[in-house]
Amino acid sequence: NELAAIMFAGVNGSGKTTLFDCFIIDQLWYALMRGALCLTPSFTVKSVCRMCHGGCGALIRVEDGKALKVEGDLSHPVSRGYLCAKGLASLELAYHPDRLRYPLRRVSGRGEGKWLRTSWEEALDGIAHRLLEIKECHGAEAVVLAHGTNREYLHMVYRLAHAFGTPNVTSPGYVCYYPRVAGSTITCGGLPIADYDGNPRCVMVWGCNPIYTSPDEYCAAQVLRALEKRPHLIVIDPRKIWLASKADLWLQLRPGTDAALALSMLNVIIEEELYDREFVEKWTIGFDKLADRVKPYTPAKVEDIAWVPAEKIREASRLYASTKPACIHWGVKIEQNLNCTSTVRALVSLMAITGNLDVAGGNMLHSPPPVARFTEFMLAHALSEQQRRKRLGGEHKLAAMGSVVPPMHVVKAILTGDPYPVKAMVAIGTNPLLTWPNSKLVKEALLKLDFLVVVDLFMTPTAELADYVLPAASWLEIDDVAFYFFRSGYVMARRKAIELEECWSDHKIVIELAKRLGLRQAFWDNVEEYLNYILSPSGMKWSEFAEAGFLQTPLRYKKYEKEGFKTPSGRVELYSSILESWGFDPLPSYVEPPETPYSRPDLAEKYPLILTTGARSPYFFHSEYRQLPSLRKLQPDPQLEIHPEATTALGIEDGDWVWIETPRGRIMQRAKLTQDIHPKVVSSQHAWWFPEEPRPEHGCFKSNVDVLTSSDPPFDPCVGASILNSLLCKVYKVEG
Ligand SMILES: Nc1nc2c(c(=O)[nH]1)N[C@H]1C(S)=C(S)[C@@H](COP(=O)(O)OP(=O)(O)OC[C@H]3O[C@@H](n4cnc5c(=O)[nH]c(N)nc54)[C@H](O)[C@@H]3O)O[C@H]1N2
Ligand SMILES: Nc1nc2c(c(=O)[nH]1)N[C@H]1C(S)=C(S)[C@@H](COP(=O)(O)OP(=O)(O)OC[C@H]3O[C@@H](n4cnc5c(=O)[nH]c(N)nc54)[C@H](O)[C@@H]3O)O[C@H]1N2
Ligand code: SF4
Ligand SMILES: [Mo]
Repeated sequence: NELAAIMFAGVNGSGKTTLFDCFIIDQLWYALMRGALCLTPSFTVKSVCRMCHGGCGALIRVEDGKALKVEGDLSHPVSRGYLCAKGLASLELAYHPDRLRYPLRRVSGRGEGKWLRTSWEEALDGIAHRLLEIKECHGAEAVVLAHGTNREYLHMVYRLAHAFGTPNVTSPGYVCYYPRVAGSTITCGGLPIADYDGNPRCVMVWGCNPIYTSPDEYCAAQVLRALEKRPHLIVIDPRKIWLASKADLWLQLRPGTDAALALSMLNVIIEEELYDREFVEKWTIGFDKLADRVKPYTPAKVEDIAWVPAEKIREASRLYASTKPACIHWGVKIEQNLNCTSTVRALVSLMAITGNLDVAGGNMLHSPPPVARFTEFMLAHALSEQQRRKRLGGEHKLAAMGSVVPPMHVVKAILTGDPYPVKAMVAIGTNPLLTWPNSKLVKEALLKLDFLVVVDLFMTPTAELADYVLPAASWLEIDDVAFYFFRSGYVMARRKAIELEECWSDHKIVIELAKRLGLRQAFWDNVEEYLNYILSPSGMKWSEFAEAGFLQTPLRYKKYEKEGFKTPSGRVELYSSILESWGFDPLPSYVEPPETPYSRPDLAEKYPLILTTGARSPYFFHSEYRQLPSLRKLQPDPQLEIHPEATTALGIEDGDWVWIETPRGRIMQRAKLTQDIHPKVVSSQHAWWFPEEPRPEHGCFKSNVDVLTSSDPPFDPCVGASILNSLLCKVYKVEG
């Protein structure tokens, strides 16, 4: 943990450390110092990394059409030279010998792994032909499109689906980012972003590890810069992450109890009258109802639920409410639970009643940059009402509002034909066998499809099941408007530096497929025309934007004073009129998850530990990069964090392979013994497969924690989130 402080010296200072010096020292040191390499002037392409959600300015040195080096861009306004270990491994990705380099058609049974190289012409014609055939026989809704975590082509996927006539686009959106966007949009009219550049005096990091993840709108470098000014820091995390070790207060909650804790903080702030009375009176509705709702969530009661001492709940509430300005940086873990929407709304309520919404150093509602709006771009209006009503999982109305389909509903429709059969899937940039809950069932479903297309950089375990596999370009090979749908208030130019054989950008793939599906009128002739369209509200052409590199709407605080909040009432809806109109609870609440020592004491006898999954490794991106040598060396094996107290009786030592078992199955990971986790909680990495292991499975069920997660209800009623952070498990040594 202490080594991260040394990184600052590297970033700010000498630049003398070389990659080779670093090889000899500690893993973390190595990773961080690689981020501190100095720049050497040369012919470079100025671009934006996307080895994670992206956003760090990157300079790519190119000679003779080949990229030689990727370095941090000191002139980038946000990252200012920072690149992490993944960013610096970009060329290992681009030039990896296993990259898919041309389209492939399957010529044996599904999953038997016999492929024939084919041309783009043949592949796209063949795919279009089959999709139209299935539409003709079973309706457009029998074709599902799938995309993965946020990349800047997913709006194209929606546009393609809607123009084709299917309402079914599935994605991780049901447990990732979208619930925060949607839950806060109905509450305060936008996504509130921690305003690090506005000098927060208190930062509350909630279920997020931004130093490892640079998620969504944020860059680790920006967080670290803000911390240099020594704001108060509160961390809410079951693990003592690095930020927790620096925090004034670390609340080590029981995973999955975030809603209860947030409601208890509201309770304290309201009872002790620490809220911003003027803001509440002028700019919120439903405060009294919220006050009534939070009454039972006293710190004493929530101590029993969340395992956080009552006094600490009070202290954190007081510190957050009485330090101005204060921001909340929330992460994905607040969403991966049946209390998802409640947690999001309770946290927005905290921001609102303390007067921290849309103020400098609080949580900002950024104005979008002048580019075509995502919501219109998706062409949701192109779907008939009749098609819209067929959207799978449509009962989760908050998900449906943004055209999000939880994948469990797709899996069920494929396997059971309920509510209608799904026959085909086009999966663009996602690896469902590793990232959707209940992986083995996912495989069964994909095998049952009549037709599966996968677009990826590698032959993943999911791609192995496809009829066609199409080779996508990496971020170094594309021109793109980076950060297109993030709510950071700016977009950036990602510029093409190299080309790799027959790899195409996803934008081009969608455009060319659309032409063959007879949907040319909804698309463009080529990617540059598309980019010009996206940029048209700015008055810039792609070439001008690429030169400028960055486009931002000027920051304006307290916009609500002139415009109100973008909700039906123009105020922050602590009591949600939209949820009420849909028949959902208009106020946040806490429901005990179905698989805990309290809800299932019987099960807890056999499975005594609480399992949370998917805390990110700094070296991988979900199922990606296990084949990149420099990163895999830093973390060769999947890891389960477990407290020594939990292991002594089991004879488990640090580094031992252990079985992790839930009622749904068991997987193997290496135990990492650590004091930094609660003795009754374990934290397992997600999305592990082994590219080096035999095809077609590549060991994708051996250590993949989604073998252990459930795809059964209950889900979050509004948005359909399943439970990834609060399950029961047992852990025991792998013998032999
Ligand atoms: N148990 C558990 N499960 C989880 C999570 C958890 O915390 N716990 N987290 C969930 C979350 S938040 C998310 S977002 C999902 C992520 O789920 P996915 O998005 O399915 O995860 P990735 O492994 O990133 O899969 C992306 C695939 O796209 C490929 N790819 C990379 N770049 C490109 C590109 O530019 N174009 C194309 N066509 N392909 C590309 C990669 O090679 C990879 O095979 O996982 C979810 N699953
Ligand atoms: N290196 C890397 N970066 C990534 C990704 C990656 O795979 N690797 N994935 C990207 C994606 S798609 C996403 S969504 C983001 C996610 O980025 P983050 O939001 O930072 O998410 P995680 O690392 O999954 O979890 C953050 C913290 O939540 C804690 N936690 C676990 N369970 C609970 C709980 O029940 N409550 C609370 N309060 N905390 C809990 C974990 O201990 C962990 O420290 O990262 C993005 N960036
Ligand atoms: S944090 Fe993300 S964008 Fe920045 S260098 Fe790392 S992988 Fe690239
Ligand atoms: Mo995510």
